[in-house]
Amino acid sequence: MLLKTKAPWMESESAVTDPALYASRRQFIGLGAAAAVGASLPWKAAKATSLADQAPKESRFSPGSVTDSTWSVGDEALTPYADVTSYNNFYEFGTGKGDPVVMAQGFKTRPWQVQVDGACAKPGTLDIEQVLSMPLEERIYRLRCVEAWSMVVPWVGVSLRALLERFEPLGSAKYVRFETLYDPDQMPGQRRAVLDWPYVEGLRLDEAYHPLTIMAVGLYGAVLPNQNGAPLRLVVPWKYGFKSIKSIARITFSEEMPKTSWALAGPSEYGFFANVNPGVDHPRWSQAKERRIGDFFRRETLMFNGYGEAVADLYKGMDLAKFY
Ligand SMILES: Nc1nc2c(c(=O)[nH]1)N[C@H]1C(S)=C(S)[C@@H](COP(=O)(O)O)O[C@H]1N2
Ligand SMILES: [Mo]
Repeated sequence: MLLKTKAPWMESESAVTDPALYASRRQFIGLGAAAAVGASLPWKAAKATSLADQAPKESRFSPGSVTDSTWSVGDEALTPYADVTSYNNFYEFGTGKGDPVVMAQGFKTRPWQVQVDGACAKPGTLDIEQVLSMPLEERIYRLRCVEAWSMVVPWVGVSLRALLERFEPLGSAKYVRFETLYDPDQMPGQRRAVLDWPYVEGLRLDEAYHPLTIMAVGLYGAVLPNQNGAPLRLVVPWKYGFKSIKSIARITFSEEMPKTSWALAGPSEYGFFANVNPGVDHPRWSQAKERRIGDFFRRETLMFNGYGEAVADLYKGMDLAKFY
């Protein structure tokens, strides 16, 4: 298997990405056994099913075009494709978890251009086709929503750093701001004042450049479904899910910390950093535990969502209760 670099937080031999196991699972599924297992134990079946088997055939990336994941989550099961794509937060398409899968079906994601501007030497536009022509990698990450539920998602994406560096950010750029498309005709949620539209998120540039941070264009080996933020959305696995902004239409390098949607909507509840932290509760609920979709019992929430060895250095000397 492809492990270019090794670090303590990476599983050296992950069964999830072992090609030999892929093959045997495929055979197993070919025999129709998976359906029977799936009916009784959906989350166990997900773990024993290879990534490519759950997404619709017609939306899958061509075989061999996506590098195997160099990140895994040990023996935690993947959340089934059906759940990842039907239990969503995407307020532009409604505030109910089941709204986006229905309301985003007709959303137009081609052609798609991202405007890139601000403190960079080469401002311009980024076409989704350019992103898709960059090296695609699978990344199996935990996704922890601030609402205390979580999933494990096999994303397909590109290095955010590689994407941003094309625009040559200036030395003075300390932050990067992301904006979702604003199009109330297509996004019925934007006709209501739920948030100050468009949805805005941001990262410090060193967070954006961290090797864990990706721009996702797919999941489960297939093109990103609309409800998950097509055609491109951010994935920052050590932060609460709301940082992972969907359907991005603009990227701006800046010297100042961007004002982000949730921090504006509830400054005492949602901070700019939004690092997953079981020790810092939301004012209205505990963050110590979470419900993994598909599980019955709650599990402990891990500091930095389990990515502490990789990212804790970014926050050295910072009071994480103050910079939440
Ligand atoms: N534009 C936009 N991006 C968004 C949201 C949103 O409402 N609008 N919700 C966020 C939240 S709260 C979460 S938990 C994740 C959910 O991603 P998923 O539906 O792919 O699981 O998307 C994030 N990105
Ligand atoms: Mo969330």
